[in-house]
Amino acid sequence: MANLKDIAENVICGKADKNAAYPPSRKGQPGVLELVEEAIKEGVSPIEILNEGLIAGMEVVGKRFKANECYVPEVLIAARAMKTGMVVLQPLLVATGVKPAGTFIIGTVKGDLHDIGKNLVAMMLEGAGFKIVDLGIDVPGQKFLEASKENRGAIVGMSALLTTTMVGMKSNVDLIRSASLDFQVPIVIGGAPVTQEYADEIGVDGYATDAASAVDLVKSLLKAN
Ligand code: B1M
Repeated sequence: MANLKDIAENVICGKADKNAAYPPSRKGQPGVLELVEEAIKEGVSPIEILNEGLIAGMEVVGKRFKANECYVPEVLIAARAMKTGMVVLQPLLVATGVKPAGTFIIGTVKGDLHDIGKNLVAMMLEGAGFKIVDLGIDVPGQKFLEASKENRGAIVGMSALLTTTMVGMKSNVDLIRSASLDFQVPIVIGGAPVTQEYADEIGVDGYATDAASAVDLVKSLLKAN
């Protein structure tokens, strides 16, 4: 009998599938992929597998990351395991008409090529059930605006790692705010040089210090809008 707690446990420890070498203590044992497949075969609903298996696991990882009980590599490994399960689950979720928690557009701002933190934020939000529109790195303001128009109701996230590129966030925000869209575009920012003070100064809706806090922030903005 498929156990959703086992799926969550395997996400937490990063065991993607039975051939995965990590973690060595689970060598040869089924991973997220096999457990998700088993649950599907047994008729467990895709949404239950998503919420009580994959998302529940990523939530634990997020809390541990926030509390410095685990670090970037563990989060990336857990996110990879979660994605392995999503490959089989995604088409079923689409077929059953399950809607994502919301849409999150994310990119690293123009002139900036750093993407490790941005990817982490994207993965954690995907783990929390969001549809991710990843614009990549070196993203000009116009691209954030176009993506907002194409994804009505989405929250926009901008990442910057350089003090020189962080300042470009202001013109991106001004561009989106002056576009006279007939709907609100909540904007959140983050990245090593970014501060709450800077976020207040450029008038965005939120700032998060790390990927787990970004999930809490985006969820709270979704509730407020
Ligand atoms: Co560069 N780099 N780098 N770099 N790099 C830094 C940022 C730097 C602090 C190193 C240093 O000098 N000590 C420095 C910036 C100095 C400054 O501006 N004050 C620097 C520099 C100067 C440069 C170059 C200019 C170097 C050169 O070529 N002379 C150059 C710039 C290239 C460019 O972007 N145009 C450059 C290049 C590179 C590499 C390509 C070699 C590589 C990037 C590889 C990649 O990303 N694919 C690289 C790296 C790896 C770093 C360091 C070492 C690590 C960054 C990182 O990935 N951290 C970095 C020094 C450091 O931070 N120790 C450095 C791990 C990551 C998980 O953390 O990105 O902070 P972080 O993300 C966190 C939070 O900030 C937050 O959540 C994440 C997870 O908790 N967060 C968000 C991030 N985005 C968010 C968005 C949100 C919310 C939260 O909402 C939307």
